[in-house]
Amino acid sequence: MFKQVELKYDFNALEPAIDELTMVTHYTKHHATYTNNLNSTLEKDSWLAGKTIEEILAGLDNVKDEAVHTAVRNNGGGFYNHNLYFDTLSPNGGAAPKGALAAAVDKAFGSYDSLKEKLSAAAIGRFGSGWGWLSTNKAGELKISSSPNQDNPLFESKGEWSPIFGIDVWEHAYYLKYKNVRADYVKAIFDVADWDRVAEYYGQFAG
Ligand code: MN3
Repeated sequence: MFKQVELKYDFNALEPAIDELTMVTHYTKHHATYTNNLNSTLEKDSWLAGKTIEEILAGLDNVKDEAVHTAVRNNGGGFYNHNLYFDTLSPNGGAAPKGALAAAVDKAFGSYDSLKEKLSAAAIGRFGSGWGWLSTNKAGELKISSSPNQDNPLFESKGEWSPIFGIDVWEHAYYLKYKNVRADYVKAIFDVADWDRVAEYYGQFAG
């Protein structure tokens, strides 16, 4: 059984970047539903048993039944993506990356400002619902991309690339506060981005 990541902050702690009602709805409704739906799908294919969510998303081609494949793609993606999202935001965030992650950012993008610009463009430019991503491979190289719906680089690259930070640009992530102005939400996300936590995800996959 998969469990939602535990929040290390209160629902109102990310204000003004993310309002309390959006946080409550996003975590206790949307993320909880993806998680419950994933868990109820696990028994439908024996290949899924005992695997980590990373193994499942990277190896999803092993699930041959189309309906089960789609259910795990959408709900497993939703479970994983939101765990990463909520776990890499913090009321104490907003500072620039440090250490090995900062060096990788400079190498890939030239500067943290350039990373913000490119990741923002990917997130804002994603048509419809989806995500903007910062990802690493095992060599520690970074790249920016975007995905539709609840897809992510782990699924898309079959495990070659792993997201380490994601911006949820489904309307449920911002519409209550920002209405149609996705760009203002994306700008505000960087005020609560926890690059120390992102660096831990970076070290786990690339290290
Ligand atoms: Mn969401």
